[in-house]
Amino acid sequence: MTFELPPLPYDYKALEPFVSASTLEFHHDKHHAGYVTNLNKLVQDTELANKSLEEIILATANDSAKTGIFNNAAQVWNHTFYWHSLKKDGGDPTGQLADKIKASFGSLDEFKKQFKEAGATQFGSGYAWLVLDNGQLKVVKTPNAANPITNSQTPLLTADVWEHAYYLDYQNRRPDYLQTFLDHLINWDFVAEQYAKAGK
Ligand code: MN3
Repeated sequence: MTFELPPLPYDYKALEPFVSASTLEFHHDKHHAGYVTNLNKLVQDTELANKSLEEIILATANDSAKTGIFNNAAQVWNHTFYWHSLKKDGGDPTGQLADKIKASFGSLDEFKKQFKEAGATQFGSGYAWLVLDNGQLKVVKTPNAANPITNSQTPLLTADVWEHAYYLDYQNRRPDYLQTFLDHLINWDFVAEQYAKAGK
């Protein structure tokens, strides 16, 4: 199949002032688009051409001859998931998800602390994630394009900590970007949907 760049699920200005329209334009229209273009070129006329994105990610994750395919496929997946993770002032978690966060981390603030720490200490490029792992909520970080589905974890939320995600708005202040993400940009409805799906 030919992969297509999914449209942003909101307007370029939807996350201002926390993420600027310029950042979203470059990040979606250039970076995310570039991964889609590269992936299509790399899988064309190969045995992976008719696989789903998840199948390609899982099939190439531990194959050093296919690192380029893995990186581009995972980046396509990660960015689509990241866009949906974002909503301006998306409230706080409620219901079963709120209970699970409290049971897993002690409090929402403790979750935020761990998530910020994970994102801030990811050396170089990568992602911070909230995942479901064997029924437990965990905060994890991954380098470069890596995705928790290759560790049998179910992603519920992600923050892109590649410099292109925040440099125009926050320059080198990654912790400030992460704090703003945690306080103003999490789409908790999306997280709750992923949690409900994973429980089925
Ligand atoms: Mn990115």
